[in-house]
Amino acid sequence: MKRIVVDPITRIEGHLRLELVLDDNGKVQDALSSGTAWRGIEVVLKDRDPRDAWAFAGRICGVCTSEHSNVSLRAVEDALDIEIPKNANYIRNIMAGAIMTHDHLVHFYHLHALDWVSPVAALKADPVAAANLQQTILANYQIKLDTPAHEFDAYSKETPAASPAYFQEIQAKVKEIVDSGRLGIFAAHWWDHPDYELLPPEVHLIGIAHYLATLDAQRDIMVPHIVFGGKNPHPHYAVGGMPCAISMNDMNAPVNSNRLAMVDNAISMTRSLVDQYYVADVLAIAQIHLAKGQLGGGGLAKERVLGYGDYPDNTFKGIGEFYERILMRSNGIVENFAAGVQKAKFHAFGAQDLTDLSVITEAIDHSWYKYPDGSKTLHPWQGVTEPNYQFSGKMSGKQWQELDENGKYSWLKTPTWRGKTAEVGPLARYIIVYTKVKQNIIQPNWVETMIVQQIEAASKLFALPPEVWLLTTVGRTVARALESQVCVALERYFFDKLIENIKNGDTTVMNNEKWEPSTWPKKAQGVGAHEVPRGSLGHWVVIENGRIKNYQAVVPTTWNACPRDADGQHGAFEQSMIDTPVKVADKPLEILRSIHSFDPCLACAAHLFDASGKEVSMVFTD
Ligand code: NFE
Ligand code: MG
Repeated sequence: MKRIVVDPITRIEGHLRLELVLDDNGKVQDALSSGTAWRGIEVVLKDRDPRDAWAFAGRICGVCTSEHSNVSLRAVEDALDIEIPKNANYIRNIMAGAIMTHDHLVHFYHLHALDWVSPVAALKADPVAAANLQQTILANYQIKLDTPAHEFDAYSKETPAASPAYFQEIQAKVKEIVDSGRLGIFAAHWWDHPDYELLPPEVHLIGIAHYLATLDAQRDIMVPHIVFGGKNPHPHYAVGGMPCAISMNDMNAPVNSNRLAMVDNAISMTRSLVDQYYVADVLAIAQIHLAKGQLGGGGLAKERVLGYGDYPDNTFKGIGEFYERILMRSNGIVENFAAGVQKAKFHAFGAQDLTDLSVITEAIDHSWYKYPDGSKTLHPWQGVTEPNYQFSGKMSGKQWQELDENGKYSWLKTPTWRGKTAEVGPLARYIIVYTKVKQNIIQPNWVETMIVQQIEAASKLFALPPEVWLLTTVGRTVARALESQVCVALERYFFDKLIENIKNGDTTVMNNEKWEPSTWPKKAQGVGAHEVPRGSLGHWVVIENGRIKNYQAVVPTTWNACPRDADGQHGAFEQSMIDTPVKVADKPLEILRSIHSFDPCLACAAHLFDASGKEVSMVFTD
């Protein structure tokens, strides 16, 4: 038995500590996931004007910034019964598609790729062979889809050249970095880990080349946020619609024909990056790993996944009609997908579940919080965020040595659905849509047809059934890449709808009918649901006398990275580690890879602010 601590986990957002208990064969027996920093917004939001909530909520995170604003608007608009104009809904959806794709692409290349490819291994590659392999990958790893709604030409300027000279130049640049001994952005990795040898050197070189190329290109993906929201991160929004006036002919208007052309180009360029770099590279890496038997890390997804669904087609009008309007119906819970899609158990999930006080609740048995006497777990409308830090475990001087899994050990709460933990994220959304279509629970629209076609094309490529390859670390990473194709298609779809609507003479972006607090009821409460890069996001707001009385966010990484509950049920991070064999105990690359496959964001997950500070800072003192 051996206990391993990894703290901090790098190449994530925020502060995460992992503790693993390995048995004598190197298999993880127990695992602990702890959010170690305390920040926050929920308390900051109290007593504020609900029309300002989106601006504060957006600051929960600098990565999925725009999503917290968007879902906050949904919660407030639900509470105040506001229907937004069509154009505002299209624009919000274009922005949501853009940040999903940006987030997924940056996650793969800049936070996750070095778990698969190594700059040191890339030095052994033959640039000519790399160029040939790149052409083969582009020819063989495209997923052919026949869904008409997303068809458009690739932006030719961005098509990768993939010539021997290109790879030679990249290799020389990497060699210079490696020879200098200062690995810089590539430092602190275990390049001698045996898993890197699973891939040929040319795949390493292609991966590293695209790591560098996308560092630059990622900026352009976010052009829609600049045009419609004025800036990125933290673009501007407004309760009731969007604050960006549209005038096709006025070149000083925030949105005009020139700026819409920039959005058009950005969407096409994003599509090229996703198809020609991201999806192709991920499928190529995944195929080799799966063929070599890397089937671990499925974790909680094997037992239970959860989703809220998203992308209202025409307008948004509160949670009441949300589920009749959305295009991506990944709302629901699927249990036991490991038994195959026909044997999996589907549970419906709709507006009533988000407002029923017993369905989604948060427990704090192992979290550094206090609830009022007698409360074990609370619905977000009744949620309380009162800190209660008490160290439990072994200290070495003033530093933590070991956390005690029987005590309190995280700043994250434990969200549950009907008392059960669940995994959320792209993999969850894919499993839910696939199960609903295959069990004839829904007649698929073009988005859902696309998802089913992608899963079936990848299953054919891997020569494995979906329940085998999806329920792995690789599967979680592939689902995210495939979802980027869907999100960029959604950007295109809503862009076309926006243009058509403007051409028909409708340039309305705001509904101001309920702007004045005098038009609001004395008491109101609302909920916003949103699918964001890391999974399902909900904000719950209670409004009284024109001010926010209570505000609670239940965030994807809180679902996935949470501590266990009173019954010892693990969250997805802990469960996926328990599933994973570790080849080299002091280089637990498999664990990093598995945890990175969730794209952790602890900034979102522990969204509380530091009121007292003292105890928290002690944790970090040498
Ligand atoms: Ni800070 Fe976020 C996303 C939200 S966290 S990135 O995606 O909400 O899980
Ligand atoms: Mg919360």
